[in-house]
Amino acid sequence: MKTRKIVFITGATSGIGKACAEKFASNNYDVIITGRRNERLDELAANLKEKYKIDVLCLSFDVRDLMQVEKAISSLDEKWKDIDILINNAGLSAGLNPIDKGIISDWEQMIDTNVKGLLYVSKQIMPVMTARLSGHIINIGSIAGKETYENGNVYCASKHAVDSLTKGMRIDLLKYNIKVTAIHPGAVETEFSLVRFKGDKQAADNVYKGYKPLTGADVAEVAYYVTTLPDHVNINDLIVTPTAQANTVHTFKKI
Ligand code: NDP
Ligand code: 8X3
Repeated sequence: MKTRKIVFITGATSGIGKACAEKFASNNYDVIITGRRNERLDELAANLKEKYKIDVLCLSFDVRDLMQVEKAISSLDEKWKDIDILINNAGLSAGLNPIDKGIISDWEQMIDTNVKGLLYVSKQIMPVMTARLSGHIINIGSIAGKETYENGNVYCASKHAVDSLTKGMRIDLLKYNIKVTAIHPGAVETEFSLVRFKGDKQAADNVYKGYKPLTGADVAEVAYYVTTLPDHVNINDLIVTPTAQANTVHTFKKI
């Protein structure tokens, strides 16, 4: 018998996922943290265990690799398999090119991570929830999944897919009493832009200049909030932006 609820978070080595691990751990959840960067997982696990006296399990895998996903999740023992909340957060934008100048490996990386990775992980975890007739899946989409902006093309398409998959999950999992929520953030200052601009720190820093962007902790607060509602209440869909941002094109910058 487990003593605490369990949350499984993809992409917990950085940004929103890491902040979610901290938020749920601080609220007495046991957490499964995942990502490819092992050292970061180990460091976060040690920190959370020490600070919050909860259990932490690290699983290192690439969400794009079905065999790795299956192997990692099927290795869970009875206690850890009994996952209450899945946060599908791992994702990225690679490049910001007009579609005619797009790089095929970037397209593949975004579609394989943001769409197929989310499906591979969910496929492994949904059976636990359907058998138990309870659970909550939180998909981290983006305002890029609600609007399409210049040069956003494939990233926007991948996040529109997350939006649509969230709706599909909610419908198909209704009969199992599973909550499905999408959170669509606007600008969050994480490693996202550094990844998008392939290590160009100046270009990344410029994205967040002249206004106060969201932090990973802001989004984690919202992710935790949606899990605190009564059993019969589900938040389906949320768009969360900095106060200075109205949508993907209008951000009020004081520069
Ligand atoms: P970060 O770059 O800070 O974090 C991304 C996380 O995803 C890392 O932990 C990374 O782990 C993980 N990840 C990426 N690729 C893979 C992979 N192939 N396999 C496993 N894990 C992977 O960015 P954010 O925290 O900002 O991004 C989290 C999510 O939020 C993404 O889905 C992003 O699209 C979305 N989002 C971000 C916004 C922003 O402005 N920052 C706004 C809207 C949505 P590792 O590299 O160790 O594998
Ligand atoms: C990240 C936010 O506006 O850069 O998903 O696409 S945006």
